[in-house]
Amino acid sequence: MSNDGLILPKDFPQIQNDTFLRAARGEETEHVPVWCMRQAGRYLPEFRESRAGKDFFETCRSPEACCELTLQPLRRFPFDAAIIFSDILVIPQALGMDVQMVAGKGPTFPDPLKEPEDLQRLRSKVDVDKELGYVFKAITLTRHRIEGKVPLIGFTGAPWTLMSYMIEGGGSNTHSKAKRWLYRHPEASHMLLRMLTDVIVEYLLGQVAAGAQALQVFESHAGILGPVEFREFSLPYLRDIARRVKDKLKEGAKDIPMIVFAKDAHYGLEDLSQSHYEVVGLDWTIDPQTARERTGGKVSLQGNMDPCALYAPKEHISDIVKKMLEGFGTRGYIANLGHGLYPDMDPDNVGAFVEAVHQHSKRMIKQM
Ligand code: 1CP
Repeated sequence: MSNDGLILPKDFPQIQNDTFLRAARGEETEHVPVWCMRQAGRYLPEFRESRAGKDFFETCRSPEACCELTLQPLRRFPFDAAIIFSDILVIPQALGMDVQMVAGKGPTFPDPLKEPEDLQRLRSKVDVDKELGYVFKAITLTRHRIEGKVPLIGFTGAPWTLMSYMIEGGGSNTHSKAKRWLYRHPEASHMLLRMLTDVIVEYLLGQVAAGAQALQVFESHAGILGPVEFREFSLPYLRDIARRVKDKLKEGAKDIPMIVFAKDAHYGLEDLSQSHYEVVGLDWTIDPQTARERTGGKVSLQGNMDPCALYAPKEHISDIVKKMLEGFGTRGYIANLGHGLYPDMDPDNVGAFVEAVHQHSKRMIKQM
């Protein structure tokens, strides 16, 4: 890095489009804000070019590279928010685990946790500034370079999702190794989840101090848990994270919207809507009206078009978006996909999605 040491988290440019932040708080907006999970990703040719031949986690450790990748989708599409380019697996790395990105395979832990004794291999006290300061630098740099166009979202993986990667050693269909811990070693599981929660709280606070204007917590592996396990091994930690982050931010008179995305966890929607998060993210397997009823107007909602709908012709995408907007309503709503974009998606169709959200919602709000 050349001179990022001189770039400080202050004197950020004035925000021009705060639609996303207002929608997160349930306030009135002129249009429904929209962004996409994995909007900085391999579906963009410029992303593939920037990343070509470079190690994934090396890229994550370069604030300049993260800033560039975060800004790329904003140059193409009028998204209402940016999400910092990074990965959820930087936390297991901060705890001392080796994680590599293997081409064609995804994230891989050469030496995953096997038994509770292995917890001793993890750092008991993580110096978040030292281990993850590169993410904070990337956020500060990006917040300056984004020039106030849209808010910048920081993020983390949730404890259960990170625990499952640390035990599985990578992606998995069954997550049976990690679930084995829940049934066989519940106390060690809680110990690991608590360790992760402590690091996550510090990590999110560091992101806000660096300039993040909203925070999303990804519980991507919620759906592999049943309702009972979700209530024991996921929900308490999700709540603890939001409560502790909010309490600390209040001391500095900061009000940062928090989003929880617990993929495939319908059974948890009522609980999630009462967990100190302003926004609940939804996958595509629930219809908008049901989600509104189940969350009882307590939170804003984010989601949830099936990412695969982006394979449809543009006119069809527009119809799907219209129905989605009618289902959620235009207040307290942030349009997004129900999960991330896939690498083979056509950037033009992503543009059509964004445009459809803006056009239909502007018309609907004017007619109100
Ligand atoms: O070389 C590459 O480009 C690899 C693809 C890739 C990308 C673009 C990975 C590997 N991570 C990322 C960036 C990333 N990861 C972002 C960037 C910002 C944006 O969204 O635009 C974010 C928010 C993440 C978060 C993340 N990483 C999640 C949570 C969201 C989700 O998808 O559920 C998860 C589960 C991961 C792990 C991960 N990292 C990468 C892959 C392929 C995976 C999934 C592996 C698996 O479980 O099979």
